[in-house]
Formats: sequence, C-alpha cells, structure tokens
Amino acid sequence: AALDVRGVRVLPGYLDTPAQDRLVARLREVARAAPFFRPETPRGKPMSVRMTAAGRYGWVSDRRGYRYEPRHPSGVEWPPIPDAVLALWRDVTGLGRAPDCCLVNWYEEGARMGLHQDRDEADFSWPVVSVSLGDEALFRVGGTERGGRTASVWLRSGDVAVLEGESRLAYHGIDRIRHGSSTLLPQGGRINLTLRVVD
Ligand code: MD3
Ligand code: FE
Repeated sequence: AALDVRGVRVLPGYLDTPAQDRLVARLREVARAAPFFRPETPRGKPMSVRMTAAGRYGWVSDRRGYRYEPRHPSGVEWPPIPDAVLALWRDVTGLGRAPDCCLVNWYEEGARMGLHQDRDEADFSWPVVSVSLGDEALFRVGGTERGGRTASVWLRSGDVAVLEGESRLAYHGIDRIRHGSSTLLPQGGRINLTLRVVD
C-alpha cells in the first residue's frame, strides 16, 4: 500500500530482497565504469555523500556550481542506466519517456543531505523517482517555501518514492542514516538512486 507524505508517494518494500541484490550487482558495474567521487559545494566544502551516475547526464557539483554534465569528472561518458532501473521507472510512472539521469548517492556513516529543492532540470512537470537501498534513512520533506512545516519518514531498503505534482519542488533532505541497519551492501551504508528527466 502506498503512503502519502506531503504529496510524496512512498511505496514501501517495492523491491524484494532478490531484486535489491540484482540491482546492487548492476550498480557495482556502474561504479566500476564511473567511480564514486565526493562533490564539493560551490563554496569548496566537500559533501558528505559520495556520488556517481548513469545515463545521458550525471549531476555534478564543484566550485563552478551545480549542473548536469554528459561526462564523469574523469572524462568518460556515464555508463547506461541498467534495464532493471528503466523498468522500475516505467512501472511507477507509466511514462513512455525514459529518464536521462540515474544519480547514485552513497551515504556512509554520518553522511547527510541538507534541505534543498531539485531545480537544475529544464521541466519540473516530469516526476522524479527515488529508490532506497541499504541502511535506513530519515527523509524529511516540506513545502515549496524554505522554512515551512516539514514531515519525516524512515526510508528502508527496497522503498521507492515518487515526487510529482506539488511535491516535485518541495524542500527535502536526509537528516541521518541508521548505520548498520541493513546488510544489503557489503561495505555498509545507504545507496539512493534518483531518476530524473533533465532536458
Ligand atoms: C522530493 N537525494 O539527490 S531522494 C537528491 O536520499 C536527493 O539521496 C535524497 O535529494 C537521497 O537530490 C532524497 C528522494 C527525493 C528526490 C527528489 C525529490 C525526494 C524529493 C524532489 C522533490 C521532492
Ligand atoms: Fe534532492
């Protein structure tokens, strides 16, 4: 059964354990081609989350700002989005258009992501889909104005969230992860996939 958290559609346990394991194997291949890196904020502060991506674009941040790039910082093209991820996107959105970017966020112990809006895409009428793998994360979502009321929900391994309509421009972030709460990832921590149409 789906949950509505301030307009965010959360699908608890969308992926069973075998499906999560298969996905992790595909992500290992993505990370082999495009290794995780630690982005810097435009002010030069390293983020606590490590990132990589698959698809036509990856999202990067450095002293030049936040943006989508067709290449990994090493200069290689991002690897293709795994078929299982494209199938999940089709299942939950019903769209005939594939996402351009599968951002892969890796949270190790202590990593977090401050409240922000996703506004680097050209068209906010496309949904965003998020897939949680590994350790549980305390997800916080507010409204479209900074400083408003927020609601929190724990996202667990296999949960999928769909951000569409009003919630697409909501402030959101990850307050903390429960380190060691899952054994899915051999190296521990949490992986979040964020699927977006970019342009
Ligand atoms: C709500 N990632 O990469 S995913 C991000 O768990 C990001 O790594 C978080 O926020 C993570 O930008 C949260 C869930 C999510 C993604 C996009 C959203 C929630 C959202 C866009 C609008 C509203
Ligand atoms: Fe975000």
